[in-house]
Amino acid sequence: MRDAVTSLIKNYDIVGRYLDRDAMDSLKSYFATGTARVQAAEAINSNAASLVKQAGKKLFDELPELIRPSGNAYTTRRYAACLRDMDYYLRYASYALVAGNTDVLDERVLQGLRETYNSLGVPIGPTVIGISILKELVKEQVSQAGVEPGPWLDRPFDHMARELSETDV
Ligand SMILES: CCC1=C(C)/C(=C/C2=NC(=C\c3[nH]c(/C=C4\NC(=O)[C@H](C)[C@H]4CC)c(C)c3CCC(=O)O)/C(CCC(=O)O)=C2C)NC1=O
Repeated sequence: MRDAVTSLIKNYDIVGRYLDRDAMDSLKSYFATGTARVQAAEAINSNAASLVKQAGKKLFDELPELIRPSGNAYTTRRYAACLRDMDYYLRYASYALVAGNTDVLDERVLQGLRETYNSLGVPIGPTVIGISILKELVKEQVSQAGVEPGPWLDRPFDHMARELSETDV
């Protein structure tokens, strides 16, 4: 598991090069957004339960077929599993925000997830919609906490959505 700094150093060390201008630019942006990323994580942490609940409600309002008898989130057990998954996405997004890097998502969340979902019939498209709903709610929450959202805030959510949607080659 790596953060923005260790990941950068690793890449330059592999080729035995000093950090160049590109490296300095990404380091500067990592440190410049540091306080905002920590504050965003704080806003997520203290509202996690409510964010997940709201996101679930929005998702099922948008896609009510998910909780109908033929839907994958039908039955209390699967409904709860779906919300638990949303909670995973939110919690790991908060880690990735602090790390300024999506490595933790690849390693702890996305590894093998698509295969698991496919074998259980968990629909990927609606899951991706759920992740984007979480992202929008987090942006609102973070703005309310007085932090200006930026691309750094979208990144973990977009990364999970993109990786989940990608089809195998
Ligand atoms: C921390 C990393 C991590 C992730 C991400 C994770 C996901 C995950 N979600 C699962 C199930 C599930 N996931 C869902 C989710 C949904 N169904 C829908 O229709 C919605 C679109 C969606 C919610 C947004 C459901 C319903 C199940 C239960 C499926 C079943 O058992 O039939 C399972 C199968 C095992 C289990 O039920 O616990 C895993 C491994 N587990 C992990 O350890």
